[in-house]
Amino acid sequence: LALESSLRRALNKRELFLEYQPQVEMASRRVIGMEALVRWQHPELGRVAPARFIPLAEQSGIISAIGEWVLRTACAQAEAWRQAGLPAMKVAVNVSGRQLVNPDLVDMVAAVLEQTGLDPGLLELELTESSAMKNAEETIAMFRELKRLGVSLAIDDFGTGYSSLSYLKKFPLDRIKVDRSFVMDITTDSDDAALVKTVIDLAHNLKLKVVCEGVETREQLSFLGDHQADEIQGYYFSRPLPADNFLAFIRNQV
Ligand code: G
Ligand code: G
Ligand code: MN
Ligand code: NA
Repeated sequence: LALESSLRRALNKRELFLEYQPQVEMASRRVIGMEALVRWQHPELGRVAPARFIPLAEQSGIISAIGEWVLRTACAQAEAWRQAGLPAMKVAVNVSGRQLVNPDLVDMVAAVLEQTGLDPGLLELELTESSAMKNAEETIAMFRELKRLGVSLAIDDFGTGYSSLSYLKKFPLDRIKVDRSFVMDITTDSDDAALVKTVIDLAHNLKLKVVCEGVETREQLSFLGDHQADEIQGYYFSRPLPADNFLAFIRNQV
């Protein structure tokens, strides 16, 4: 409970910040986007992991304020980098299930795009499989409204939930992100290898792009290249980086 009340203050006290992890296009090996990930630097406890405070934020409802702050900060940063002359990169922002049931979400996203001036085509929202499936029909309706704004939609942590494959077709999606628990053992576990290959084929048949997360080794990268994964995210290229370090990383590759 003490953690919950300090989380309420964390936003105002500027204890939250974002890190950005590069997303690399397989074919060109270039950074074509980044995922924004929220971080909390608590004055006494130090870093508190999102796995710990995001669920807390969801239970308490603080997630709507945090989610809006994350979205605005990420969009403003992406637009600032574009204006600074960096190549156009998409920014992916995580949206929690709790935000998804808020009817104001679409208006909030529209307002943030308007205020920050970011091209909607450069924003991607990541929703987890389990949250999207919870109220599938409502979610589909909301996804359609979000698509009308021009943003892209991705299903995060794909493979860890219980989505019916027929829903994958009904959702107006652009990408799926294969969860890193499947990528981890692709070079040693033939079941995981088969699973990932099958998911990539399925996604491509539905005209979806595939991002594979958690790529840490050259062997995983080469396996995924052989099997036509479109994009890669993982420590092999970079950990999530604070904004300044991300900028240096990009400047280094250009
Ligand atoms: O680095 P990593 O520990 O950042 O992230 C752990 C988990 O926290 C991931 O599952 C990620 O989706 C989630 N997460 C990170 N940033 C955000 C955010 O801004 N909003 C939401 N809802 N989840 C986030
Ligand atoms: O939103 P999502 O659950 O996809 O969050 C991505 C999480 O995965 C973040 O916690 C991020 O720090 C973590 N991550 C990104 N790349 C790697 C990787 O190569 N290895 C591991 N172990 N974790 C990663
Ligand atoms: Mn994510
Ligand atoms: Na994920």
